[in-house]
Amino acid sequence: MSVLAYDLGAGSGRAILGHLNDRGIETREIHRFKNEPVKTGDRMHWDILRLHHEVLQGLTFIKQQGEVPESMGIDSWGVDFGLLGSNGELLGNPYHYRDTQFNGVMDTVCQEITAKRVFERTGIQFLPFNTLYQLAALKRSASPLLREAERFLMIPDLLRYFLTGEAVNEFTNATTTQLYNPVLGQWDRELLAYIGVSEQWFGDAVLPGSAVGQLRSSICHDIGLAPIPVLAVAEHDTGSAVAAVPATERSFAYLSCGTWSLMGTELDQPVISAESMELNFTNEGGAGGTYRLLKNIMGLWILQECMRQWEREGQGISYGSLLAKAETAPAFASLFDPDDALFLPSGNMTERIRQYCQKTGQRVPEDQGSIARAILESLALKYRRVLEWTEQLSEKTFGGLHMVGGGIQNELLCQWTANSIGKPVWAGPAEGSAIGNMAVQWIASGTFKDIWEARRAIRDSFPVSEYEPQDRSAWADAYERFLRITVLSPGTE
Ligand code: LFR
Repeated sequence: MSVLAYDLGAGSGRAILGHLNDRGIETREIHRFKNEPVKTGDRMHWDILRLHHEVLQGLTFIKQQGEVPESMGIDSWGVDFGLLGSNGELLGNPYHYRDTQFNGVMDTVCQEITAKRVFERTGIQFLPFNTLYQLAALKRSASPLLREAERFLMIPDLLRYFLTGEAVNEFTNATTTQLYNPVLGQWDRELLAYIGVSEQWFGDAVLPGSAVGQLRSSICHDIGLAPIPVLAVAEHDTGSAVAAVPATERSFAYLSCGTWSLMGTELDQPVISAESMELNFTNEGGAGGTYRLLKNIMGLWILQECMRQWEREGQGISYGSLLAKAETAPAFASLFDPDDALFLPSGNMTERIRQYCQKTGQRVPEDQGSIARAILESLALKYRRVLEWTEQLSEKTFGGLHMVGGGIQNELLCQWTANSIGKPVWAGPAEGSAIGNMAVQWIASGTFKDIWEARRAIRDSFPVSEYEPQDRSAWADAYERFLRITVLSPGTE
């Protein structure tokens, strides 16, 4: 009963083999690799052929270890895509959603078609890098890509296409584009027509768990593998992560914590209302007919960027040492809104944090510990705000917060999150996306009845650490200040 899950994040990817037996789910990492964007001139790309190579590398290790998975699936970050030409080959190298060519396009599109109309048709939050605005930007710059394109595939669709030769769009990732209409259950014709791309590029979106091909015979031949069925899983990594939340209650709050922090709750229907639009919440499609009412929070990206900058400047520091310094730095000295547009692009992050603090009349953090502390406290405070909004929109009250994803290895962040929200945090599993990817494969094979049976098995198989809130009054005071400061800052929300 083993299945193979590829989970690709913005910084790294992994192939994990999952095995189900009487003791529960056991996982083994088969391959881990970097995912490093490449800049050429002003453009920022994903190194898609390297990623395909790493996927094949994982299959080679599977073969070497004598494993025979029953199926495999790939999930990755959302919104980005590749276009195929008439000969079925990839046109160009997919752009990275942080590429600056997409700047400003969202505002123009939203003025022209109106933000209200876009939201009513998609239920998706306004993020400047959504596929809708990426395609509109390419149209505006008369990109030759659009003249030649015949097929549109999201990143996991594309990697799956390289493996199987079948071009198929998957539902959860399709919803991240802001071009998919969840009410009609199809790509939104009006939005496609507005940006001027052909409906023919898009195939019907298949649901997670659908069989969508098997490994090409040439790959099986080269590696020496028997054909492995390839499934569409919840191919948006956040969809897979939430499928793996080991919740016991139907109504629960989660925080998927990695490069991004995604916070919200799971529902049966999208909430497309004036209020959800005003708070800029999204309704992304999930596994098992669910929707995620959630909000993107800038997440550990800010810390990762600072670490990359220190590395470049010859002041590299390990994660562990940085967190130790953060813990002893002065508390609540410099707070900022992590979702200020200032923090979205890559490069020179420490300077931008200082700029924000200076502008808002706060202590300007200089040393590494103070900067890391400012980031983690600001994130924890923002989590409280977004959790309150989630409760307001869903008309529910949550007894605590489930945290999943690699970010939970940062115990300081888990503890401060519990302190900030004043409720317990249940952290685990760390490999949420890969495990949710497997869960969908096991549901497809009938091994699990549904997502709830899968969640029960996940709960019984992986440790969950509990963090009880501490220092309530200091955090409550800091929250009041945080709200005042973040209102002061332009560009917020
Ligand atoms: C998380 C994630 C988010 C999406 C962002 C960009 O990895 O998939 O859900 O908003 O990346 O694609």
